[in-house]
Amino acid sequence: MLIDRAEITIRGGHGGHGMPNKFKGPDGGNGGDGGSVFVKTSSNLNLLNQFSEKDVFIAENGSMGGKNNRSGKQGKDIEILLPAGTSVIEKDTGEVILELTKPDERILICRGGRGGFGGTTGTPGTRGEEKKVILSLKLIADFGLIGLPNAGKSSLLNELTNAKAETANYPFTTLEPNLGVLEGKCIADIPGLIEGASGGKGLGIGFLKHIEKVSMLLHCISCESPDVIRDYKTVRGELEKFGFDLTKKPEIIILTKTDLVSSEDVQKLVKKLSKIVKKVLAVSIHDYSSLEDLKLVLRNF
Ligand SMILES: Nc1nc2c(ncn2[C@@H]2O[C@H](COP(=O)(O)OP(=O)(O)O)[C@@H](O)[C@H]2O)c(=O)[nH]1
Ligand SMILES: [Mg+2]
Repeated sequence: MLIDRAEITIRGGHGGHGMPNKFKGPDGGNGGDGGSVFVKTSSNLNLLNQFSEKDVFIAENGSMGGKNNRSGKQGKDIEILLPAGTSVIEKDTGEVILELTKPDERILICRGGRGGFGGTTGTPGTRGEEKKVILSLKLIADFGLIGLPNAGKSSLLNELTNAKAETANYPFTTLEPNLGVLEGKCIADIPGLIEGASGGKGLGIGFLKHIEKVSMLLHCISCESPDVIRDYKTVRGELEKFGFDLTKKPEIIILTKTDLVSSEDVQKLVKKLSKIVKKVLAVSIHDYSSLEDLKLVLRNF
């Protein structure tokens, strides 16, 4: 299940104390700075799931200064991986402190404390910065994959994006929503819409926001189907029942698994389907160029 909200505590390491001078001895060294906490963005959308196991992140403290002017060791920095699309909100004030948009950014979030000065008395290091934050993943799917069970939706999502959705050649693999990102656009595999609706199982309300805003439906129909038009109508019927005006959204048909039938049959099926929906793309996950053609259509939408 995709977790889209988490609360965590983060703190930089404290600065090490400065070493006081020993009686008539050599000077005491400065304390080392505490390590800082950085967030690093990734295109993996499932990263908020990690916080159900661990929710406190503290960088290493700096060490105390040593004798003979030796400075204390600096504390190590730490990095927290977060999905791009996450807002980091200060818990107490509700203020948005970071909006993580692009993958592979590294941003300082809590600075480590400064090491204290060594010398006559030796000053203490300062405390590492601490924040309690809410992480909120705002993901609005741009494209929604729909179609009957087994049409090849999850396989396509995996081919087009970094997602690792479960696939199987029997219906009802999973009712959990799967999301992936293709060139900054989010694609949602919406299995539960049809598979769940017909089995009377509801989708979590948290997922609804991902589908209602979808700007185009990618309607998958398998070449193996004995009646592609009937499949199409079945799914449109379910969409209608589901509401959210989903039937009014732009739609293209993706004729899937073209490797399983002859190219003449593919042509016939494309022709048939073109009578009901303007744009029909024939695709196989085993045909690289067909996937590239599909990406081009999505890129230009
Ligand atoms: N030969 C072939 N098999 C495919 C293709 N796409 C999906 N499949 C297989 O069809 C089955 C159902 O695919 P899946 O993606 O789970 O369908 P979903 O239920 O719509 O999500 C799996 O066994 C896939 O490996 C394809 O392009 N060619
Ligand atoms: Mg599936």
